[in-house]
Amino acid sequence: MIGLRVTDDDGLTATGTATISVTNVAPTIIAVTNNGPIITNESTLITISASDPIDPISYGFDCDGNNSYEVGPQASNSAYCLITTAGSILVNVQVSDDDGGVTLDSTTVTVITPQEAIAKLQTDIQALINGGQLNKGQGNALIRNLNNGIKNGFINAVKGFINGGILTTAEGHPLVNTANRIIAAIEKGNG
Ligand SMILES: [Ca+2]
Ligand SMILES: [Ca+2]
Ligand SMILES: [Ca+2]
Repeated sequence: MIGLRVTDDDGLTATGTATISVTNVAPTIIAVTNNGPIITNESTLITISASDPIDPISYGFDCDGNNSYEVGPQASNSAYCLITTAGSILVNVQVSDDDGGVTLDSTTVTVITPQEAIAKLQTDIQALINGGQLNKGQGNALIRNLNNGIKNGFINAVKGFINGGILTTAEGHPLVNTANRIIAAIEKGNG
């Protein structure tokens, strides 16, 4: 209930009361992003950008797309989701205000298997051969290491090429980083 007093331009006034109801405006989701592609058994960082005209908002995350929200409601607009299956994985998000307003959205995470990640690395090595950074013998040796012993042979061979000045750090480090991610993903999957 609010009090009113109106005055006209001749100075006459009247008072009264009126009831006004204010309808809550639900939060607006501007964007939902993920840091994929990832490999199975890695976690992806989901980030929500959202706003509400006046209310504080909280964030929830349904990491496996089954409409049950594992993470939140929480004040932070980002969360890590561990994803154990490959494919295009739907992550649902919800943003809530403190007056019952809820807005839903989602993001799709690209998740590849360790085997697919190895195949991509093989393509990357082939590109280094095609680009002339590695000769065919060097490249094929790396690919053999990739398939036979990614953990020791492959990473050591790449490091050897970097130390020997055959590959630059910028060329070699992504291969090592991807290999380490693949190894960690395989070990998590086996554990
Ligand atoms: Ca609101
Ligand atoms: Ca409120
Ligand atoms: Ca869920």
